[in-house]
Amino acid sequence: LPIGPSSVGVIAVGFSGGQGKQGVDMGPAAIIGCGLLEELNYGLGIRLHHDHKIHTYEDMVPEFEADSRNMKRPLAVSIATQALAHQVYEQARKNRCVLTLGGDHSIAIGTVAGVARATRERLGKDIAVIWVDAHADINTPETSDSGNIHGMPLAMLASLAQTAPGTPFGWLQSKAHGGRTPVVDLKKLVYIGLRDVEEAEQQIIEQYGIKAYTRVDVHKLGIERVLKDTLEYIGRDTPIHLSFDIDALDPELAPSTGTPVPGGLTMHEALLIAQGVHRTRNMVGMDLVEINPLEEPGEDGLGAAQTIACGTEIVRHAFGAMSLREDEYKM
Ligand code: 6HN
Ligand code: MN
Ligand code: MN
Ligand code: MN
Repeated sequence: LPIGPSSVGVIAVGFSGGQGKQGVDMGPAAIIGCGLLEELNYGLGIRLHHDHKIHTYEDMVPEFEADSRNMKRPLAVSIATQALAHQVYEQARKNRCVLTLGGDHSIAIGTVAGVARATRERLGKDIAVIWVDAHADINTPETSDSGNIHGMPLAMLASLAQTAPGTPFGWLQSKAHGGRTPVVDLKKLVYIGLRDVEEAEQQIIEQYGIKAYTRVDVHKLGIERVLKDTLEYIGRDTPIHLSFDIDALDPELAPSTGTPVPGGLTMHEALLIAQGVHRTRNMVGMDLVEINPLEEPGEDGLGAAQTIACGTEIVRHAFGAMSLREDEYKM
């Protein structure tokens, strides 16, 4: 470190198998169509490496699949995230920060696994994860009410869920994937924006002492303090993966998402998080997930356009866009 985001690998993932609603697979096409990559490339002068494809993994995953162990479509999600982990790893090992556009949040199983492996090999360090979300996404198959795997990625990554070799997500432990589990150390995870946490998830958070800033904490402490404490907790010279679920934002701002929860972050708060992570110069990966252009409360396309605009701004700021005076960054 430092790892400058001057060279960025971009992976577009049109995958929706971690939840039940159609449309989140259209997220990457929508945000790219609105000019995100031009913003990064021409606007910020970042060198982008990507293949101009929206990856759906359709040819790899079964079209229909019975529920198993209280998970919906475990095989599809496991196969897709394993393939994605390899794509991310291939980008990250070339010293690139990897930006993944989802897709539902189950894809973070692949992105975080790929980034963690490459960072370990490249720098000999474990990554920290900043998970900006209304939800904790740490249900195990046993604790989940919905069975939707987008509510479980952190349980998979932290090995709270059984992932025996040969079963779905067993690849996380395989030698071919670097073979180090858990992929995520829960002591190196920080949540920001939580406001819809299930009881069993809350128990996990307490049991493992996971650092978590809820909606109330952000409101009471202020985002500057939350950010400062987060970065201090993570420590300097620690590679950071920022997993940003668009539903962390208030649904008034970003309504086009599958599981909106009132009382979310403002753009000011979201942009300060993105800028703060950028300014560490330690960001090795970022996900932007859960934008669903078909979830349109107003049915006029405006909600989707607004949601995409918010997502674009957040990514731009995570990659160095400046919208404040230099002295306003000092915290
Ligand atoms: N997300 N906790 C709920 C569940 O189904 O497990 C919601 C999960 C939402 C997941 O927004 O990424
Ligand atoms: Mn999420
Ligand atoms: Mn969420
Ligand atoms: Mn507030």
